[in-house]
Amino acid sequence: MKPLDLPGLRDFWNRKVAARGGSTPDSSDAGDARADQILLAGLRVGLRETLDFLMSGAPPFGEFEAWVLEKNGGAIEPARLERLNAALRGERTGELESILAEPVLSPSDLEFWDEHGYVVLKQAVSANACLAAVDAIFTHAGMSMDAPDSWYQTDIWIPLAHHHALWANRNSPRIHTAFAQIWGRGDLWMNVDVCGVNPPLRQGDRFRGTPLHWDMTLSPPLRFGTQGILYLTDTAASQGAFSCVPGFHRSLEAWRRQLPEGVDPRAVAPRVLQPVPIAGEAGDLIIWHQALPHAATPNQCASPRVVQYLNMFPSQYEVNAEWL
Ligand SMILES: O=C(O)CCC(=O)C(=O)O
Repeated sequence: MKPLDLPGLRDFWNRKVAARGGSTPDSSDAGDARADQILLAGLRVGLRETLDFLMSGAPPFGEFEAWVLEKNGGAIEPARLERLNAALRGERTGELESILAEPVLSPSDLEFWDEHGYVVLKQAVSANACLAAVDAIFTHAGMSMDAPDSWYQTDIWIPLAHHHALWANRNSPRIHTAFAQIWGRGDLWMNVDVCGVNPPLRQGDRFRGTPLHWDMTLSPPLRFGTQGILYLTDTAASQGAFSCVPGFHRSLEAWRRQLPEGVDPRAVAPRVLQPVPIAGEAGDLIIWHQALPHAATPNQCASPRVVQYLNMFPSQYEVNAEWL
């Protein structure tokens, strides 16, 4: 096998393998965190599957490289490698060619985004694309729409990331264009994330989602960043919808400052903040500012909510190293 011309891959492997087992702390800093996200997006692999591979058997570098290639069907196009190397060197890379000439978010959508910190892109993907993705997820998870007992697993995340139906959604020009409008630039990367099935809550059962939370560090200063969820089924507000605290990106820092010394904002948030469920139709994409606390909600309806998680970020952006 011809080695990949990708110095960032060895750097990633070195840091992760050195930190394996916790004997040496992961020496990654903010620059590394950003590089890792771009590297994995460019290599079209997910963080969880990559760490699982590296942590399970301490594979030598060559084996890791072979695994990455296998995930890419045996080869990575030279143009993608070149773009990836440029981004990892901190250079601004070219805009995605898939970005549409016409905007997909209207001026009022963008005003809504500024004020509320989230926006719904209607019909981000087609009804058929949703059906294909739901079929892929259900087949992978051994679920059937006609067999409610099959809908219940340990949690609401389904670890399926690689399927052509999911890739078709990640390649949607409408989705790329919406993220380009939100970021104000088109040199974007798409992450590889998993899917979710949030089934109706059964009597006596506990909700298997995560309480209201942030996925970013709360260490100041507040950094811009996005997250996204694609509804693959029509989702009523009471059907386990995504929920968030609208507008909190504008008040997070002031809210933190007024908390008594020593109080953990992550522990307090679910007790005092009021999230709002966001309904949508199959094919709608919700993009939110990472500073909005958010969570899935218990499904009070009769059919499951099915989603695909996805996000985009540019070649350069600010990250805080300290996790708070
Ligand atoms: O599934 C949802 O509605 C919430 C997703 C979530 O909590 C996350 O992406 O961090």
